[in-house]
Amino acid sequence: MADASEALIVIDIQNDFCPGGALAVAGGDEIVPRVNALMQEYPVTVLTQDWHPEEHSSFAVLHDEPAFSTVEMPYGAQTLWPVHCVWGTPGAAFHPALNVDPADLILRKGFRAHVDSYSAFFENDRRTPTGLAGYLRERGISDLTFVGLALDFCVAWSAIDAAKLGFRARVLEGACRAIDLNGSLAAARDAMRAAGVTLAK
Ligand code: VGL
Ligand code: ZN
Repeated sequence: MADASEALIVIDIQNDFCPGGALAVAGGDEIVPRVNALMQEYPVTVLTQDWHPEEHSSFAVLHDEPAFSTVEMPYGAQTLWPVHCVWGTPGAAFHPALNVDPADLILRKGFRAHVDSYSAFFENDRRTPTGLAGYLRERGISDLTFVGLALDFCVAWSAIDAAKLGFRARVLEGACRAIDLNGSLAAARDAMRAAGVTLAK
């Protein structure tokens, strides 16, 4: 059993990030049994849900550019994605085998049309907070363990922000799967280590 100051943060285990989904991460569904078991061990569990309006600025079709290319947004570089996790659609729902019932909080992110939000703490402008840091601090949480999808995007950005915000941050890589776009996995690992995030199995 984890200590009272620990929380498990489960990132984006949604149908569109699992095999058959619009932005499928290889083996994304394989982590579900372990994540379900982990949720029983933590006093506080938070699930995040990537939650986009139909016309979200991270969708490649809106830019007439190929998916997985990069564009410059007012807030910086943004990877363009296939349409995914449109709010209210089956693709945005949690994987059916994920036991969402024990979760204390379901935090949605990416719901503003003009800015993406990889991190559970800040939108991609790196300034607009989601409110999660305040929630965790108010609950007396200092240590965070991250699992979920995708390791090299939303998990990494969340863990790095957590460390920058003063939380102790750990990622269980075995309970994550990666997109690995143009070396993004190696870059994410380096960035996590540099930020003081612990990488564990
Ligand atoms: C994610 C790309 C776009 C993720 C979300 O959950 O890692 N990646 N939206
Ligand atoms: Zn997204």
